[in-house]
Amino acid sequence: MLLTGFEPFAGETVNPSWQAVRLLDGTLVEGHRVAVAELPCAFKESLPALRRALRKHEPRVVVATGLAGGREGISLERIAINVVDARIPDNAGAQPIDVPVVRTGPAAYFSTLPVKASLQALLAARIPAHVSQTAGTYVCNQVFYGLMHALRHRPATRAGFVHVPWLPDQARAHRQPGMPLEQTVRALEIIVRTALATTGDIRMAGGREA
Ligand code: PCA
Repeated sequence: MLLTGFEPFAGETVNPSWQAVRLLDGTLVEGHRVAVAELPCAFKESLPALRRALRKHEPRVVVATGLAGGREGISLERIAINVVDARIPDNAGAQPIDVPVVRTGPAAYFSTLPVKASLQALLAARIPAHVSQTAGTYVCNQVFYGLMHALRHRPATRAGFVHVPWLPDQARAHRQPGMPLEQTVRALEIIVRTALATTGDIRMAGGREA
């Protein structure tokens, strides 16, 4: 199974998504070895890097992750949309506005991870979490959409995206919610375990609107 995180961006020195993902490298979850990849926070390079990791590992489950500074708890993303609208330049200085991720692609893809079963498992472990209806319109949504598009003919491969909050130091500096690294790591492990151990999904209220 493959977990991806992002390099730092927007002037930060660390990205909690990669900090958490790298700690799970090589671990066994439900009998599956976890492989990891760090993706560049750049529109031009992120999807080629993701496709290289997909080719290398041929995973049965893919969970891509990124930072959503300001959000409280783990965001289980439900929908990837076919639009890029960058609020700030990426790490290569590019700032695409109102362009599709894939010119001929559909408007959106749904996550094929069991988002509600993951929500239930996270809440049972007392980890703050919710289902999110938007992964934004920046590099994370681009990677989420590109991931689902790359796997569109491989329905047996479950894939999706999870946003994680700031680390505690960053949270303090931004006066926004944060999450200790160990809790983020545990959350990702629970999500991976749930994806590998369940078929389909369960039904429960997702918790909030966005
Ligand atoms: N978060 C950004 C891009 C990289 C990351 O970790 C986003 O939410 O789009």
